[in-house]
Amino acid sequence: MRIPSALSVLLAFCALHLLGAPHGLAAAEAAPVTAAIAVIQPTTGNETAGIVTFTATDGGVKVTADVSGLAPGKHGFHIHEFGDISDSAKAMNTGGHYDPEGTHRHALVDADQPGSMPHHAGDMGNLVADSAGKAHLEIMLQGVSLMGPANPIVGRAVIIHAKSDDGGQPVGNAGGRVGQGVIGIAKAK
Ligand SMILES: [Cu+2]
Repeated sequence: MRIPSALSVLLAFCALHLLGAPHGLAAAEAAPVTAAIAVIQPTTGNETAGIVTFTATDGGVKVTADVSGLAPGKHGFHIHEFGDISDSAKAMNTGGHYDPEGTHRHALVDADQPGSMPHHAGDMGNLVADSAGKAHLEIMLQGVSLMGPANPIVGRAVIIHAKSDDGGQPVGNAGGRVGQGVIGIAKAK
């Protein structure tokens, strides 16, 4: 009887292990991501730095940006397609504006008219820096999600441009890229 009893212990162990596994997976998948963060770092020759947070709300994704080290005035502010910040000199590996709907249309977006027309999902308008080079912006983004099935932004990049986004085609004439940061999962507050 020794061998069968050893076998049954082994089978019982395997059965427990298999039963336990789905519960573990379910727990890991259950908590939805409701907050994301991009830490902005400067490209070569710039001093851009700051924090951009993204919070999932019933009315869209709320974006809050606090950035310093900018030249006074407007700076184009976008989500670009790739979270690849390996080009520390010019931030070109982040690709172009995030445009998952394939609109191929750029637009200025501001707090008064978010999502008012088809445009790149990553259009976030302009940061406006004061005389000290600091900018604060709060805007509600429509048509994107943090990690949902609809146009997820986690894993992509925030880009801050040298010049004002004038809403022109195809990408707003905002010039070079002075700051970049990857959008990552944040601890919900
Ligand atoms: Cu851009």
